[in-house]
Amino acid sequence: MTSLTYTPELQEARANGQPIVALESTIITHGMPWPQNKEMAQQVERDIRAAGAIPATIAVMNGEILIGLSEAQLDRLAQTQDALKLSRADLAVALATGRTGATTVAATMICARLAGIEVFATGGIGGVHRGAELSFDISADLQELAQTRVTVVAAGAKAILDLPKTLEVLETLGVPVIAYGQDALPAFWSRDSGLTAPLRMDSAAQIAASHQVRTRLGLPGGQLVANAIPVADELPYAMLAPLIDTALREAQAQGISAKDVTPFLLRRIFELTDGASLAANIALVRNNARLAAEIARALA
Ligand code: PSU
Repeated sequence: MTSLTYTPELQEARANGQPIVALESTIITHGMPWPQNKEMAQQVERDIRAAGAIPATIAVMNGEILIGLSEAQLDRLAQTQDALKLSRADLAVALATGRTGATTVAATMICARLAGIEVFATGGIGGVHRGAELSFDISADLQELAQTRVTVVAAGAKAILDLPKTLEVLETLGVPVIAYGQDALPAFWSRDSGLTAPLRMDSAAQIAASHQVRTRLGLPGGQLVANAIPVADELPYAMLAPLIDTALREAQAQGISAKDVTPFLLRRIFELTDGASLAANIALVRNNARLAAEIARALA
């Protein structure tokens, strides 16, 4: 039977009922280059502590689900070139075979739920890929939001995706998509996707309250909180759009598919923006971590 391994800090936080925010690890292994990936992970943990909550970075190492990583574990994971990218489908296989892997939004939600953690911060969720009408490439993150009761704070879905179709699928699945403090659905590196979010809330307390109402109603799924990147850090969508098109064309020409698509696109956009997309990505994750900490405090 697989158990969860907590750091001493998280064991204590659980015993004392302190607010905890889950963090994923695919963003570390597949979303950002070394050494910025490790620096980002540590900075985001500091941001959560400064906001009055305890961070719980989640990963699978040597067949164990780790709830919270030591510095040595983070250091190792951030430099593991062949870490698996674990979603719902592969989590159990990785555990049963003693592998090391990073958890996506979907797998992190599963682990957070097992650990009793109700709030989770990430960068941007996966969604419906462009051309999905032919490729059928739809992230398992969407299904997970429909069935696992964790509130996920993200800067919307990644702008490399088909955002209108992503919203449609989330609606079909009954996932509340709540823009924080604005009407527009944010688009990861940019504040406005040009789409209006289905729902809007203006405070962490309201978001925590609707999480609790869902629990009382027995609704199984999570909430997606779409938190726009700060104004000072955003990249204008008009500047990004042609670069995203270039990266998408390259992915298609090279036959990149399934789990490799998102990491490929993020890496190419990093190169095509001379690193500006990475700086924006780090800023938006930090912003999401701060809001998630506020929500966790309101829930505690
Ligand atoms: N947010 C980021 N960078 C990332 C991710 C999120 O800023 O790399 C990861 C998450 O782990 C998410 C995954 O689950 O991207 C989506 O992958 P896919 O499109 O293959 O489902």
